[in-house]
Amino acid sequence: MYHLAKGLYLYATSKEEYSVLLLGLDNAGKTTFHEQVKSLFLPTNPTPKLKTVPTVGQNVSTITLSDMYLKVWDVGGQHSLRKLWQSYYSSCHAIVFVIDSTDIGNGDLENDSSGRLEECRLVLEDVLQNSETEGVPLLILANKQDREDCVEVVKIKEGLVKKVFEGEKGGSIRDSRVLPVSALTGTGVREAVEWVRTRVKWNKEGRPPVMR
Ligand SMILES: Nc1nc2c(ncn2[C@@H]2O[C@H](COP(=O)(O)OP(=O)(O)OP(=O)(O)O)[C@@H](O)[C@H]2O)c(=O)[nH]1
Ligand SMILES: [Mg+2]
Repeated sequence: MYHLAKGLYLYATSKEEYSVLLLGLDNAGKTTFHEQVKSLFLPTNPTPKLKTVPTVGQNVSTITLSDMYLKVWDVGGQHSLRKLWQSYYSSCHAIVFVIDSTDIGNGDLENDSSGRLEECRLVLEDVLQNSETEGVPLLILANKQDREDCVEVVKIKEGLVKKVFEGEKGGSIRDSRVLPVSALTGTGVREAVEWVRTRVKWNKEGRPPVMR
């Protein structure tokens, strides 16, 4: 009887858990974004820590949404650390790729080679080409939109994202979106989490959640 009651209790209180992986070049704003997510969804962290240091290793948190737990994995984007990303691919349900919109020249791959646009393209293509990210929903964040020198989101869509997806290294067809955000001010962070929440659910059969 006890075991039955316990089983029913666990069934009634358990939730699906999905994992989201934050990727992007070093200095893109992943940890700042993660801090804002925590401040919005973790009652124990009401104030975001906006003085970040480059991530070596990982920062992990689990936030509770209405219908799921969302585990956020924030990993280091420095060149030497990027080879570690692939160890997270098979268990993630969504990827958020953060771009520093102030460090990609004018945002047009064909007509500008300044900034880190080309590096960004290569890194994004590498992520999409990996068979373990196949079909995983991808949210691209055009971050640092609070700065006057940022490239606007339409240019990033046309100049980078469209070209990556249309190129042969664009990987498989997947659910994707580009959103303008400012991780520093928190603008767009809630919308980003909401996008991930709906997409991991839609892709539930492709990547089933873990029950917690
Ligand atoms: N103006 C502005 N600055 C930002 C924004 N997001 C991040 N930054 C700044 O960019 C710098 C790098 O931010 P991080 O969040 O540490 O970057 P990261 O992607 O985690 O970097 P790694 O851990 O090295 O991969 C910090 O000085 C942040 O304050 C933003 O939206 N606007
Ligand atoms: Mg970081």
